[in-house]
Amino acid sequence: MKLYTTDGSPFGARVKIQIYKKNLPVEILAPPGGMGSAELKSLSPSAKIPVLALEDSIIIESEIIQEYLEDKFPKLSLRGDTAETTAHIRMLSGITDIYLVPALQPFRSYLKGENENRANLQEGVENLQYIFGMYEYFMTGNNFAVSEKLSLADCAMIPLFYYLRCFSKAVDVDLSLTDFPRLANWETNIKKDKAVDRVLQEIEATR
Ligand SMILES: N[C@@H](CCC(=O)N[C@@H](CS)C(=O)NCC(=O)O)C(=O)O
Repeated sequence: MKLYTTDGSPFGARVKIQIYKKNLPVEILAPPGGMGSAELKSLSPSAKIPVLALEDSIIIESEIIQEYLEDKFPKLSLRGDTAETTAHIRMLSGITDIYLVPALQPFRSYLKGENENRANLQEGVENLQYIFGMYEYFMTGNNFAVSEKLSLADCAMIPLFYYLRCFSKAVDVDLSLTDFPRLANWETNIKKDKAVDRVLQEIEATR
């Protein structure tokens, strides 16, 4: 089984945290031919990473790859112990994919010089406050997003929070979490997990 990704990809990063945590037999490789290449396009119609290559098929979309890996390798589960806890974990992953990922776009565009209007950034900050409120409401763990062990929610969230911090520093906007104590506590404590720390260091090395 091969995972094609780059160290800088937050979507690849969430899968790598799972692979390292569970010590899975998955070889991690750079995308064939590199990003945007004909080889990557012929491997996957989305031409995006991560791609999980099985014997005779591929799986795309980081969340689906992660769910597949949980089904395939249930030991040291990153799901909940009950259906309700698993639903909580999926809500937090879902908030990340559905709300947080698009909410980072104005910051990315601003940094790329595609949009120089700081008013859009202010709107972006307000949108992030709204999203932080959702996390705060649904988080139930202390050191982890949900309960007391690493879950798929932590894997999905932390690489995006890493980039959120980079963007807030680069564009000089205040994204402090004073009004969101659970989220703030999580952001500090989750980095103590060895698999999380390893992946964050790998992202950091690309910058
Ligand atoms: N929803 C996808 C997002 C994947 C994605 O956007 N990957 C980026 C790298 S971080 C990519 O491959 N971008 C190349 C492109 O859009 O051409 C997932 O969760 O796997």
